[in-house]
Amino acid sequence: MAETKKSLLTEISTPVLDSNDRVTIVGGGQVGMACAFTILTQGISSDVVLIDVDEKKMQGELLDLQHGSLFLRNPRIDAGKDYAKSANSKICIITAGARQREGESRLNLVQRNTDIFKTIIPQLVKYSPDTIFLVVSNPCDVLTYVTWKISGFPKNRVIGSGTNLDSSRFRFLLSQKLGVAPSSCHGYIIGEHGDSSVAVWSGVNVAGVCLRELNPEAGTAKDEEKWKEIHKQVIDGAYEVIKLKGYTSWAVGLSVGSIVRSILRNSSELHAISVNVKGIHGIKEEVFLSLPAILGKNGLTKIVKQKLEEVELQKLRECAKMINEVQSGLVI
Ligand code: 6V0
Repeated sequence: MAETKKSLLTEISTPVLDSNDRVTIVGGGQVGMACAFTILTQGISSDVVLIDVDEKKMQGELLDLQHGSLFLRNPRIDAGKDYAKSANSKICIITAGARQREGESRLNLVQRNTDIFKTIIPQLVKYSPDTIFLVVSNPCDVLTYVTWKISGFPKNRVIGSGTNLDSSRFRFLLSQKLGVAPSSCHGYIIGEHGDSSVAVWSGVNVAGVCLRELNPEAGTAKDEEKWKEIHKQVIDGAYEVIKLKGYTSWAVGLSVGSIVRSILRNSSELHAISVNVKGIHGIKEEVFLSLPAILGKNGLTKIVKQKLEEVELQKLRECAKMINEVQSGLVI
């Protein structure tokens, strides 16, 4: 110890360096930084590592965040391009890769981002063999499958943020139409995080009162109140934000933060997240799609068997076929 430090402090035991809740975020772009900001400002983890190929930008982001440590409950933050920094992460969030351009669908990004994942996943596995992968990059469902394949991890330790964000957009829009807060409007968007997502209208409710009991046509083309429009707005939501500000960031960062909190706190909370759905709801393909699922310290623990209507089941199965087709053309 340097002299002044020695005069100030008497060491009783060696400080433990591992905080036991390290979260690594690969990809320090708009989404990665929004995830980091949520996790740090909400005190979800006290140990955040940012990895990106752009080392200079990471150094800038690191300093900027560290200068706010006083207001962040004194976390440990590190950043750079060396994966050794990520060692012993409890969760690895992947937000690296190309984002949608204006008007571009998520599925268009697939081979470009798969190639990036082939360089990232083995490095993370090497340094954190027991970690849980949380995939955010798009197309989220296909890249969650790609991560599962490359890592060789069990199903419980590979999930995608999936329709957690879409469900949040859905509940916000329901809240606007009903004048009831989003957290009190219950409803799920399942299936693909993208253009073919499925709104589970049969389950939408406020305090257990189902919308369908009051309006049997809600969510269908016949409905005069046009509730179905809300689902269209959910699908168009990302395109709209991208058109207006160039990218989406805050809502996805908050949504990812909520997933990370459920895992680290072992809280058994439900999230619509991308999980391996083979064998569920009659899906035969080995694909990842979003369903309401329970999260804990070891990742995915349970999937809720929703009572879906025939039309919802059909849409989900079509979604699985479509994703499987995209996957079959991939070089992993
Ligand atoms: P961005 O701002 O361009 O950031 C991407 C970052 O990835 C950049 O900083 C790159 O330097 C970095 N990067 C590229 N290649 C590598 C590599 N090999 N290793 C490490 N880092 C690398 O994009 P943005 O942050 O806006 O979006 C990131 C991804 O998130 C895109 O695929 C988006 O489509 C996706 N989103 C997913 C959402 C979801 O709900 N699942 C929501 C919004 C965006």
